[in-house]
Amino acid sequence: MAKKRRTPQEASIDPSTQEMLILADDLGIGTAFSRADDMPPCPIGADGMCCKICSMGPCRITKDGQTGVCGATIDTIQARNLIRAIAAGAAAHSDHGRDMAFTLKAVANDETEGYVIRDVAKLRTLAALYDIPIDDRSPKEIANDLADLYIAQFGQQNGRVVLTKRAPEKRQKLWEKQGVMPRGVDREVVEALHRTHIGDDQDYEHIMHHAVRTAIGDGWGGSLIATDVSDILFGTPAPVLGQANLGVLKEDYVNVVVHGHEPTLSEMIVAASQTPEIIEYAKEAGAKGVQLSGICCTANEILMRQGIPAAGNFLQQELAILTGAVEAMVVDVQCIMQALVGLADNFHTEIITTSKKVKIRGATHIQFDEHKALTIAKDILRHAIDNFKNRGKVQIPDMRTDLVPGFSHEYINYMLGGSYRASFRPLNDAIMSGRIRGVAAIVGCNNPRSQHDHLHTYVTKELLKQDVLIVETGCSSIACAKEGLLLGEAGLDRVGPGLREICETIGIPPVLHMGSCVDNSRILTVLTQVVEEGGLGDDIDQVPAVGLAPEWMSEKALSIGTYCIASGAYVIFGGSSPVSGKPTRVPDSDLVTQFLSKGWEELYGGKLEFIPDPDEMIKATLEHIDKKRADLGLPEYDPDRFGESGDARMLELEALPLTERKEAIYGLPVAGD
Ligand code: SF4
Ligand code: MSK
Repeated sequence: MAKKRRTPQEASIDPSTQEMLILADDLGIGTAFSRADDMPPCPIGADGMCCKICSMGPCRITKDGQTGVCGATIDTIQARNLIRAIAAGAAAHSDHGRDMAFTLKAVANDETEGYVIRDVAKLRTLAALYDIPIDDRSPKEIANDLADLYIAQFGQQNGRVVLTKRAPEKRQKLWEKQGVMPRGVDREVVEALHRTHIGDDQDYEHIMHHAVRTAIGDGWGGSLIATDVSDILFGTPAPVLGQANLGVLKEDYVNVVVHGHEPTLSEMIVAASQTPEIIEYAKEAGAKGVQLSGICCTANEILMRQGIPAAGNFLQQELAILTGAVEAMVVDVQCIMQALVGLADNFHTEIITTSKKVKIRGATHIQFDEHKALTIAKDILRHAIDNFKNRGKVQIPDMRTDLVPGFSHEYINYMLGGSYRASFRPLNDAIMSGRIRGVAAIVGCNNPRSQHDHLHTYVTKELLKQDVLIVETGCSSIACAKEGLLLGEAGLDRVGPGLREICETIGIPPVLHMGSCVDNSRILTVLTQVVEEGGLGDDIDQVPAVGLAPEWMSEKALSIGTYCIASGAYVIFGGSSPVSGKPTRVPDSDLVTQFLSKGWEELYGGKLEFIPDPDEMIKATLEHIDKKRADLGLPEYDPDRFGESGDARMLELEALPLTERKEAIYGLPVAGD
């Protein structure tokens, strides 16, 4: 029997989402929310107790001592399922990185249309890091060599992925010692698939060992390449004003929503939408212009560089179409629901696929090609504008929130120290003094199995009260943006006094938006720079920091989690564990679960735990941060110690008569003036 459907309020905390779910119900249209209600997850598969690697199965291990037809045990099956998911996630990120590297190569050789090298300084810095000559060379010559080096990392067979040298030195040595230094990005993914074929690797620890190697090839390889090249081509993000939520769609404009992950096409659509010919074409069609917005990580890419608004996160992709105001949804790769096409049939919206790798039956395919990027982007926009006349009834929720995204690690470094002494010193000092208790990276997806946006925003808000500085990426950052947590002073009334002082002094929001899924690599870079700055240990596992993916759903999230653990971080996933199945009641028989936690902690200093309850998640985060503080010999966190020197205190002081004000500041009676 179908499970009872949740009310819109139970399904999401976001009022614009609730409004669209009511509309969907009125129109009798299904969404991911209702489909999740109608289809409870398979309990055997969800817990990793099903193997379908060969056709002697599928085998379901649900009883004490049971094995698969081949004799595979539950721990082998769970480890195999998990590494396959990690390999798929690593492949998705890394293939994105590969495409970016090929685009860089094409730009360097004048083969593209519309692209330029925007961040020459970053190009030169990175090239120098890999001993690529930069003196007396043009940016294109340098870019050509860097592109070649990056492209080579994917197919490299031996040695080590060169970007791993950007990890702390101690960490690199640990990876060498443990034999998990990735040789080539593709090689590790292929080996993960080979090892999990019937009759191969059947020792769960050995399988998970290779999962670590595969994931490092993502975080310190493919994803890092994607971030580097995006910055070189489209500019390294710096704070910019943006907006988020469905209310960014405009009734009197042609609305084009870009959705997916790679910035190559979306950046060109941004450029094309601002050309006089496209604006004129839209006006001729009776619209005021073209309103661009994004969903998922494409949204993050153009939000943090161009201030283009985000219409929503993963679970809002269908809801954007339900507004009836979207002329075209242009998609490339990853996180695109097949349901979009059927849903769009109820409206005039055209779903346009653009990647060589992704077609959806029933969608219009306009093949993207960077060699004719601007021409294709204009074609897509004309297509959307032509569709404006077919628009029917429109209902756009009147909800949008301002935010300030764009905190690249380069910008964080600059904002902390200023242009003449860019440095992580102030951040380290703030953590060491206890003004900032620690750092939490809250990242990842939405999942309709949990209340949309609730876990992201609840955990974020509670940790802010505890003086924990938050960095965010992906759909998590859009969730918190909608709650107004990414907006400078507007979010500061909700944070602890010590953290508030730091935010006021530096002029930053308490939640720093660091970008898209591949930009979790930026978080690794920040942690490395924190270590190199000194005072917080000599490796990432000593920093009082935790990574959380409260509403995770994608295989990419598992790869991200694994490379963060391999880098030394404690990682907490919400929702359900894909390895939780335990067919025997013998204590400690959940071998894989224990290995991901205790086993990995012994080997890498980082561990993975699945904690569905948000209060438990918060408790575990704070305990870990406090333990790391104690291990470093830092003062115990004291919530009452700080908060007397920020803007709030200055306002209090300003209200005092001058003599009392001086006394309060200097602590001694001062003769009146
Ligand atoms: Fe069953 Fe073994 Fe085949 Fe998996 S590999 S489906 S456990 S027989
Ligand atoms: S888009 S992978 S739902 S974060 Fe990167 Fe969001 Fe997760 Fe997709």
